[in-house]
Amino acid sequence: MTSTSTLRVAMIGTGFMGAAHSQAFRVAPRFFDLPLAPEMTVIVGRDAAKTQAAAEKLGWAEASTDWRAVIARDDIDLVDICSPGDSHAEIAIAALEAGKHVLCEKPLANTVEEARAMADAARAAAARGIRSMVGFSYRRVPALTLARDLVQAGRIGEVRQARAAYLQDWLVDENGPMTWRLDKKLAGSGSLGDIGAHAVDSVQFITGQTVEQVSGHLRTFVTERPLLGEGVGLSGTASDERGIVTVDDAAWFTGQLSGGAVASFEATRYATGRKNGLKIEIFGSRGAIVFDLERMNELEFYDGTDAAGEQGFRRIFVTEPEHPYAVWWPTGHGLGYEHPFSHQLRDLVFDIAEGRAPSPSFDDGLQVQQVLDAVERSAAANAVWTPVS
Ligand code: SOE
Repeated sequence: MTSTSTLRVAMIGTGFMGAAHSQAFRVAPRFFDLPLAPEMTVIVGRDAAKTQAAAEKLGWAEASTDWRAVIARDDIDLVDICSPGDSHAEIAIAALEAGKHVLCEKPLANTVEEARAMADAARAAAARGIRSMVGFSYRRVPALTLARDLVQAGRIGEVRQARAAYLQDWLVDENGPMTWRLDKKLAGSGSLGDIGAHAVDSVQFITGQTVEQVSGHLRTFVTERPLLGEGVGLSGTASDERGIVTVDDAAWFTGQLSGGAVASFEATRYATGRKNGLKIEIFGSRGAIVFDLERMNELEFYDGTDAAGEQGFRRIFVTEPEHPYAVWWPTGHGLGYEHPFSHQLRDLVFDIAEGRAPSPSFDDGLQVQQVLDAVERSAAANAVWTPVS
C-alpha cells in the first residue's frame, strides 16, 4: 500500500513499451498535478548489462534481473508490466498478492485461462485497496475519448454499425528478422492480440457495447524468417539461421455487439504503406464519427441534425482547452503516440490516491481476451459464428 506521497515504481521490461511507459513516468508529473509523485525506482530485465543500460537511458534509479526479489521489496508500490505476454500472469498475480498496484500492458495475457486468473487476483486485491489497470492506452487519445463522449451522449443516435481496421506494414519485408511478437509461446497471437485487441477495445469503449459473437479468419503470409542476430526487433540484423512464425500475420472478423449493432474488424502488419493506422468508423441513426490514429489530433463528426443543405462531416481538431487531457500545449498544438501513456498514468495515479477502481480493469482485459479467443476458435472452424464466452 502507498504510505507516503510518493508512488515507488518497478517496471518489468526494457523494450518498446518499457520506453513508452518510462517516458510517461518522466513527463506526466511535470504536466499534470498528481496527488502522488511517481518515483522511477527500479527497472527489471533479463540481461544485466542491457538492463543497466536501459536504466541509465530511460531514467530508472536501479536495474535488476530478478522480478521476484523486486516484488518482495517494501519500497515498491506499483509494478508496471511491459514484458512479453507469456510473463504477464505470473508477475501480475505475484505482485497483486504482495500488495502492489499493477499496470499491465495489453493484451492482458496470452490465454483466457491466464487472463481469468489475473482478473480473479485483481478482484481479490481490490478488496484490500490494491488497484490494477490494463494498458489500452488509445482510450486516452483525446480524439478517441471525445468520440466516446459524443456517442455516449447520444449525438449519433442509436449505434448500428462499427468498422475498425488496425493497419501496419512493419512485417512486409519477408527477410525481416523474427521478434518475440512472431512467437506464439511468447506473444499468444500475432496481429490479432497485438493490434486487433486495440480495435476491439476501442469499439467497445466508444459504443459502450461488447462483442458477443464473432466470425473470423486468420492468415500467416510468411511462415519462416531469419532468426535475430545482433540488436533488437526489426532494427536488429538477421542471422543465417531461420525460425518458424507461429502467429497470425493478419486477422479479420465480423462481430455482433450487445446493443444490437454489427461490427467488422481488421488487424494486419502487412498493409503496405499503412504505418500505424487505426481507423474507426461508428454509424448511428442520426450521425457518425470517424477516427484515424494516423491523424490522431482530429475527429470527424457527422451530425444528422444539421440543416439538410449543410450536412457533412466536420473535422474537429481535438487540441483545444475544452478537450480531454488539454494540459500540454497552447490551443491548436497537437499530441503524439506517447501522450496517451501519460494520460493513462495520470488517471491511474488519481485512482490509487483516491481509492477508485481504474478503467480499463483486468476484467475488461479478460473480456477482450475472450473476444480474441473466440476469433481464434471461429477461424479454426472456418469462420463459424462463435459466441464470446
Ligand atoms: C501498445 O499500446 C501497442 O499496442 C504495441 O504493443 C503495438 O505493438 C504497437 O504497434 C501499438 O501500440
